[in-house]
Amino acid sequence: MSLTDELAAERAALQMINPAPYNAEAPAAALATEITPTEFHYVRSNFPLPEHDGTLQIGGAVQTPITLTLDDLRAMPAHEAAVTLECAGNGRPAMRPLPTGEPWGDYAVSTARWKGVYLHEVLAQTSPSATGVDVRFEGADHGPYHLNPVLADTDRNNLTFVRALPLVQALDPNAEMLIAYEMNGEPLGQDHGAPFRLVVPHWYAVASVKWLKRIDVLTEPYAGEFQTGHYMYEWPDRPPEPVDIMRVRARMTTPAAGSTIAAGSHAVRGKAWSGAGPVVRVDVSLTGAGEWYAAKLEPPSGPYQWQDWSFDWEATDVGRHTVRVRATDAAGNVQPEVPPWNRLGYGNNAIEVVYVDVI
Ligand SMILES: Nc1nc2c(c(=O)[nH]1)N[C@H]1C(S)=C(S)[C@@H](COP(=O)(O)O)O[C@H]1N2
Ligand SMILES: [Mo]
Repeated sequence: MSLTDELAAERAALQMINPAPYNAEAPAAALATEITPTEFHYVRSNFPLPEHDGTLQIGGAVQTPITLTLDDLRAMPAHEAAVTLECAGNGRPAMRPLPTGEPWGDYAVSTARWKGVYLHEVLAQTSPSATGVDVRFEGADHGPYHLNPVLADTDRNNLTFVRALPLVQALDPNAEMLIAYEMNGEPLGQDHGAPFRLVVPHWYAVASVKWLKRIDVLTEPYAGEFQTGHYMYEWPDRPPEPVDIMRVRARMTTPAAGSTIAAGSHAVRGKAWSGAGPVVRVDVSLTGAGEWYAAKLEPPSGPYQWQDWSFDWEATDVGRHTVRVRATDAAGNVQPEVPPWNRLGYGNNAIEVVYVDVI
């Protein structure tokens, strides 16, 4: 297959949101699978697909700078994890007033099985300086960027995708951050960051830098467009905060939103996830402002992936019903009724309201 055929195949089943740079969300049915097949995994890219020369440079405030190839990474101990990635802008169109930014519906969330090496093991090879503060990750992708009017012309005309993580977290073996070279058992595809990318479990997916090109240990906190410009919660009434871990959220997959079902018993099902540890309870409501009933929540199949929940609904009353689902995570976070509005529309984890007509 030519590159174009391969890309066309990767993209055929997705709901395109923007052709250039290519951004697309998963089909609704994909939310019902435990592992999202690669061709159904949402895609979010800020720039055109880059050229990547196949090497990864690691330097900055380290004792031993190194350059690694895909073969070098494959020669290291491999680790695998199923990781739910959600775009921080997922669900943005439900915020009022409507923020600018990609108008994702609610399907910029997917779960893939990633294979690669531990970031902390790669960093250890370089002996980072004790004065290190942040680790800067640079993608190979770059291009014009006109979303921030205060950027200098040089940046507006050719900006590179760069993000950083605190060094202590990048070095923490328990964080299990990966430099991944396989997704669902195949080499990474073009849209998902080939030949290798960062996968940062529990964080909104902006942290998972694709087409990874350079890693640098910094002795100062990193500031840049994708760190301190965009991907900040700009609250109306309190200081801004960086977008970091995924907020607790549940979604309903069955019955489908807006569907018509016959009166009788129905299994209501869906997914729930959080970046602050597992989801510990899911409740369902069948009326506005009414009672909440505990749903059956499946234990997570792994520490970083969404969980299944279900609820047996005796749908005997004919008419329209408003079904809601609300998740609570291990840290005690509960979904809010109303989206937590912020200027750029990040982190909408408001309780979903689904209409179902019973006939
Ligand atoms: N180099 C690079 N990495 C990136 C991005 C990007 O534009 N460039 N987008 C980020 C954002 S905002 C998201 S939501 C995820 C999407 O990953 P996916 O396309 O594999 O779903 O990649 C992240 N990593
Ligand atoms: Mo994103």
